[in-house]
Amino acid sequence: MSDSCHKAYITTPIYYVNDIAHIGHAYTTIIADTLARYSRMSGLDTYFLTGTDEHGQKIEEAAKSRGKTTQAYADEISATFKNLWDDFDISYDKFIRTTDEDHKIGVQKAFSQMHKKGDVYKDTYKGHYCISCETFFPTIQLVDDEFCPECGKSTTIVEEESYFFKLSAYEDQLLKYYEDNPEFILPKSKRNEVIRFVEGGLQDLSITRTSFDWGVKLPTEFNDPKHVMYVWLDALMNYLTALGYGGDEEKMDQWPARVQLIGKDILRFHAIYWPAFLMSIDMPLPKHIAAHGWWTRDGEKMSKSKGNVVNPKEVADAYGLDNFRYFMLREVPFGGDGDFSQKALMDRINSDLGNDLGNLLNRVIGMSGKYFEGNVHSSNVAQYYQTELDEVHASLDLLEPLLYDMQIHRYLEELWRPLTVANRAIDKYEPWNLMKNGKEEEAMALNGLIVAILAKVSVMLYPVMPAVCTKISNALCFTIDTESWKSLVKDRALLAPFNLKKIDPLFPRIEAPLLTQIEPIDTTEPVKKKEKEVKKESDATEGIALIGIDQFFQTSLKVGTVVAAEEVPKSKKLLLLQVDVGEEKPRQVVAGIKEWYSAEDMLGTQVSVVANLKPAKLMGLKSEGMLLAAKDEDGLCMIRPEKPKKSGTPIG
Ligand code: ME8
Repeated sequence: MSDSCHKAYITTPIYYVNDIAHIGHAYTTIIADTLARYSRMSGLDTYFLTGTDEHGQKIEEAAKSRGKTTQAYADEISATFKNLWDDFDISYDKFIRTTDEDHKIGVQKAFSQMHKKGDVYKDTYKGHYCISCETFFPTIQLVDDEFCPECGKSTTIVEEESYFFKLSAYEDQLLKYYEDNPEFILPKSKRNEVIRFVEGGLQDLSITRTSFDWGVKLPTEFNDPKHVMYVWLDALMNYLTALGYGGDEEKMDQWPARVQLIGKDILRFHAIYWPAFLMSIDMPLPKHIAAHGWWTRDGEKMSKSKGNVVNPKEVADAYGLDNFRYFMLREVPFGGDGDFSQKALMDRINSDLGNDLGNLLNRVIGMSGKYFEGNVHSSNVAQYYQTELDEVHASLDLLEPLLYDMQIHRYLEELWRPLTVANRAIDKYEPWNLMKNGKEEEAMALNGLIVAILAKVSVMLYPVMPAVCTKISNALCFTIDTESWKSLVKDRALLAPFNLKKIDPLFPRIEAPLLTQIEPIDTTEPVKKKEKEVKKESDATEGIALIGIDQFFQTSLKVGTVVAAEEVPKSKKLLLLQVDVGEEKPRQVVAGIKEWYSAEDMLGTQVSVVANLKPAKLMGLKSEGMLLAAKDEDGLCMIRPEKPKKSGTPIG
């Protein structure tokens, strides 16, 4: 097995080929790419895997509905993923497809191993199956005895002979593992969810199907040709077969994986089934399963039927690939959900990238050109600016642990501190005055400081923004690699003397959204299935209706700022408000709050707005939203953000 200190095997989920890549898939892949690039730069023996998940009933049906053979359909969609990752310069070492022959052999080997271990038995499966989620559900979990609790689609009743995996036998071992390895599931909040689920009791898992045949066959020794493997057993095994498990085993020394990156939707499979399978075949467990949150679009869940799926290629083409990467990683705390809007993306580009980073580079290029013909050296930096250097190095030291702890947004936040130090130093020491007052050496040292900070920041930013940072390092005449990472970041060295090159501005200001509409990617309609919204389940004790997170996200809640307020004539209860929710024009909201708030009270304050209510008329006035408030016997109070937030900030 691997000397895990020097190896870094990093994986993404393998994506289903029933759909074309959207920003959710791009997000996972970009995080994994960032980790892989950092690992490589820091000298670790890195292996980065991604690929496509191509078996199962869902894919078979998707192909059928488009009138294609399953293989041809899988080939086509798998290629769209691979092409996108190639366009995005994703640095994967292997792109696996579950239809690869060597993968199938590896899955069969695992099945035999589990059987030898006594973990596989044959019985009959009776119950409900959700084809969309490729998951079995006990009746008790269904909504209205029929609908999938996860996606709301109608389930199919399955009664067939099946092989089972003794998942229940692994309950204690799993719980002990979570206990002994608190960092196995990241972020830690997700770990508790998994523990609670396992403590609730695990049922054995049906791991073969007989009602269709688009899957890996059982090993020949079972002599049972009507069975194919359950798609999740097949899919999870990709992480091992990609290294040669069941074949030449060439890369098996990369196992156990350092980080297996997933979305929170597939946590249960990766944090419960996958470790149990690994225990059964006597393999060590990955170091981290890291689950990120969900992306929505302008506050709404993305779905093909709403036509609001964001095409990552279109966004990257318009705004720049590295800018898009930075935005995704910086905008949302890892594990939390994020909202995609062009406005948020533009703000990040103009502010963090343009103002803080791009302008600094322009300033130092301008300064050194004007005063020193571009020739910069850092000989006297420590003499004049040790305090600044110390501050910069203190921030840099915090970065690597943040990255490995999957706090990527904090990593970027912390990486911006040295830029603040640099910008502040220029304002404070005023190089133009230093030059005027004959303090040339000090001015040169200031140049050296700024350039050193830019060099260090570009090294650490490289995994997130590889193309941009390569441009910066070219301008500063050095190459980003393990050597420069070690000397500039770890050993706190400064750059050798060099001639600073002029480059075009890296982040031209974006004044207005660049895309009028972000087209959905795939317009071919999938099979129309009977769908039902996941309905309320009554909570017997409290009488509170429970809803799924998806339903919650159907409500778009936003921070609004009251920009005009007046009384509605002849009404005792109503105020007429104009509320800025980050759109072109303020929304008109008629609110029944006059008994508790005057128009003056409301003017200029922030409120929480339900932004996707159908407009209504109250006393002949159009109302385009509702304000959140709490009312009890003492009266009514508005629900407001604790601190001022930009108008339009999503709440959730
Ligand atoms: O689940 N926000 O494949 P899949 C964030 N084949 N991430 C999102 C997202 C969104 N809105 N939508 C998708 C499968 N993702 C299985 C995996 S692994 C052995 C088998 C990302 O095509 C996220 O990483 O449905 C999620 O886990 C993955 O895509 C699901 O991709």
